[in-house]
Amino acid sequence: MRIVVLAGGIGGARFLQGVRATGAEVTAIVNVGDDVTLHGLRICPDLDSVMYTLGGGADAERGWGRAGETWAVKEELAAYGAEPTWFGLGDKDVATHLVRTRMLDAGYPLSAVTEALCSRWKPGVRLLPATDDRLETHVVVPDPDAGPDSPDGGGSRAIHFQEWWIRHRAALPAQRFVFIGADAAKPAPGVLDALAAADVVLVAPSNPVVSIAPILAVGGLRDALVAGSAPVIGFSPIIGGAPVRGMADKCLAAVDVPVTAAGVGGLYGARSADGILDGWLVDTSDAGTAVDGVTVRECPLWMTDERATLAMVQQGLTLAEEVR
Ligand code: GDP
Ligand code: FO1
Ligand code: CA
Repeated sequence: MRIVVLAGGIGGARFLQGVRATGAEVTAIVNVGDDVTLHGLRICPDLDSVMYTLGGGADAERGWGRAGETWAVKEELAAYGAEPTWFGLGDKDVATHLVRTRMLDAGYPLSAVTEALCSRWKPGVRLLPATDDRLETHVVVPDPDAGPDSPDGGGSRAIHFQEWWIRHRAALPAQRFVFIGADAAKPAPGVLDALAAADVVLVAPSNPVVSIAPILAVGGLRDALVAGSAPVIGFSPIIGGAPVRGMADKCLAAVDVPVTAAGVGGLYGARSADGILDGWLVDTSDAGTAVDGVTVRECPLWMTDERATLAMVQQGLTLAEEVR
């Protein structure tokens, strides 16, 4: 069986551990909107979270970066006053960014770089960036410095998603999210073929606004997804009206979507109504959730360990057969 998964970082990585455990042939299409260049290095948080987690090198608690990490480079950069000092650059992690940046500078596309890095980490699933082209998520926030005479009254400015999340802990009100470069970005090599050949497509319980939406924003990707013959089954990242972790609630508020399993299901929408979903899995605590045009099933959605995650993935595969 060929399964394609749309995934962000930490939640996507945990989910992919369960999908891998099915023994199916798995291709993960991973978000690149978080990617950022800092200290001259190209950093790909979601690809690295998935690669390190599935490769056994991740710090399980943090969910990002390496286990047994040290921070000498970060401390030395701070000693020089080299900004940004708010970004946690781990020593082991730096090696990944050095190899990636060197290969990108030599002209290799991100998909080839990812394949090279994965030849070390052997994640056990194929990792594809959603696109090899530039696509960055920026967050539009009120600009306290903009005077009253600024173009749109109160004034706003765009900051990189990583600055919004890491430096400001998502405390600055997000007026909207913009996926810079999305329109011109093309699906990375292998993405369209994987979607066309898939028996099932699973939307990981990733952040719908800053992990899944930037994947769907890549030119032609959403069309290929809905044109494919594979059922599309999503898993709610919201349980009992709250994200299991992270700032998805703040992201959903910014796009006026209720922080509920129904709200996210409605955001993705039914494939039969210009959306992408055939099926939607919600947690048992959200039983009774309805999404127009989408077959909803409830099951435990807490990825407490790989076995629990495998169980919820299998529920999704069962639902895929039901809606096929
Ligand atoms: P990020 O890119 O590192 O933020 O990670 P993702 O976007 O892939 O995943 C973050 C999302 O995963 C958050 O919105 C969480 O609510 C969700 N999440 C994390 N753990 C769980 C879990 O055990 N169950 C479910 N259903 N969602 C989870
Ligand atoms: N998250 C933090 O909260 N603080 C950090 O200092 C930080 C550094 C970092 C470095 C490399 C990397 O791949 C991820 C890093 N993250 C950090 C996590 C990252 O910002 C988030 O996991 C995702 O971008 C959220 O979608
Ligand atoms: Ca992410």
